[in-house]
Amino acid sequence: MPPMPEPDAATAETGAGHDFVVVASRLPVDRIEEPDGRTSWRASPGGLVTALEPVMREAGGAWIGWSGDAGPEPGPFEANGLHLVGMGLSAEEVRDFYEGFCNATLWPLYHDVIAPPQFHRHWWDAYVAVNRRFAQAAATHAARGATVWIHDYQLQLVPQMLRRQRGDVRIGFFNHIPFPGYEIFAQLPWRRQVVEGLLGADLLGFQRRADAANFLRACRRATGLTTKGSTVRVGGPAGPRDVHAAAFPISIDSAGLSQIAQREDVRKRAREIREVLGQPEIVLLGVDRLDYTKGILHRLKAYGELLNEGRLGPPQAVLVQVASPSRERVEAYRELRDEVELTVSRINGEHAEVGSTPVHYLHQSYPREEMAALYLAADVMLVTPLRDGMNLVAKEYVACRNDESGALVLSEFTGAADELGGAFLVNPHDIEGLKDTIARATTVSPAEARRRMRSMRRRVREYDVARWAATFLSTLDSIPAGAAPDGGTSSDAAPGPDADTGPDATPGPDADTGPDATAY
Ligand code: GDG
Repeated sequence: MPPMPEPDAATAETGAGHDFVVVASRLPVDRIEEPDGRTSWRASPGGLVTALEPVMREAGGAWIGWSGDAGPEPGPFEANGLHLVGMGLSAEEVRDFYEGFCNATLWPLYHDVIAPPQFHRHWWDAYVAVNRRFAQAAATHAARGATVWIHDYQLQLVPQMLRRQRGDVRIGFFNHIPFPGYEIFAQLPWRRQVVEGLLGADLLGFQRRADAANFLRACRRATGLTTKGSTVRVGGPAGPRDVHAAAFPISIDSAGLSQIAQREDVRKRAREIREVLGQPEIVLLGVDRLDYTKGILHRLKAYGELLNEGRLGPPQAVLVQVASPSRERVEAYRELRDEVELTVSRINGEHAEVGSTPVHYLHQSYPREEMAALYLAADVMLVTPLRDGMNLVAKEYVACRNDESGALVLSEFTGAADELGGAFLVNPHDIEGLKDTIARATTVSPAEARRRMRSMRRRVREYDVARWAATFLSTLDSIPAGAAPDGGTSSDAAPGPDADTGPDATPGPDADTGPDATAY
């Protein structure tokens, strides 16, 4: 990989540099190999790009991310009118950084060790090296005084690495997945480095207040820093500064999705789906990446037992389970796929009749319109993760239900559960409770369903992804860059005992109640 130019040199040379820079593990476009061998880029419209596109355009922003393939660095290019900077990962880095440290160490650790995390020193080394390259790219492409917004668990060291090079930029970081309790986080051999990496930011955003509280506790325990409310006081060459950690629950483009769900072609497709399913009274739906955090097996177990007990099943009720392919080179994901497919086959083998199948299992990805049609076709949406930062599927279902019908069964262990009070909340580990809740959701009266759906729709409409981004960025903007509040003491140089609790003492009030700040 060729070395990046020194940041200030690049900026001075080109007169360029962007006032707003997004740093995410992935670019908002996918590389397409054309039949003639040329490479082109196709938009991969996710929630994040929808939210940030207007800000990117207004500020002439740049988006730094990986293209998703092993190979050389694509470098800066333009696609769909956006300035993109493609990062390269070698095949070894894809293995050690992406599949290894990101998806087989951090992902299971941060999701309450549902699968055992693996700790390998050479994976950590790859994580440090890749984070350093992303930080260097951010330093190169950010204008003086720019706002840099870094995303997710793959890039937790970037805030500190960037701050060391560029004291002039304002740095925000958003964690899309949960931040675990300290007893779990403490397993990470590099816990102090990760906390210090994140503390390079001015503002750290989490999905739930509990995640922000867990992070603040990790600061006290892993680094001995003091926290006060939602701030951590850190030292540095420019003097002490406060880092803020708070909840900014992410959302979706509610209006855009609601409009898709109103289109006649989408509504027609929803009717067709119900028809090909045999016009059951009740269509249950699950939509997940095929990931062990999503509780797909728990859902299937509950549904299978409801069938065994004759409480649910075809022709009256059918389950459609979309399990989009994910991380197929990681061992735990291959095992999960085998287990899910075995379970589906068993249920269907035992309960199907010719022309009537209890579980329609789809291991595929679909266009957005087809997803909207599925949401429209479903009477009951099953969202049963064992742990999930937010879960956008729950919000998407709600956004599509323009007629206020439908019921959402939602795990307590999702960020969405903090917001969607109208859902039927469940503990997916409690299979009897899950069965009863699914049964209750299938028999809810239309009036109660409408009351529940209306309150959820209000929430999803008001707090959409644009508001999420605007709230985060205005909060970041309100923090004086590199400011050193008066009278503070730095504990970075000599980490003393935590003012609240002491590094290894009983958790203080913060740990139990969370920081005061939920940004909205
Ligand atoms: C992480 C956190 C947090 C799925 N299959 C297809 C498809 N999807 C779309 C869904 C939804 C998205 O993928 C999945 O988002 P989730 O939030 O449910 O889950 P993760 O992928 O684990 O996302 C999560 C999120 O980041 C954002 O911060 O909420 O907690 O784990 O939008 O609709 N979309 C299409 N075809 C598919 O087959 N078009």
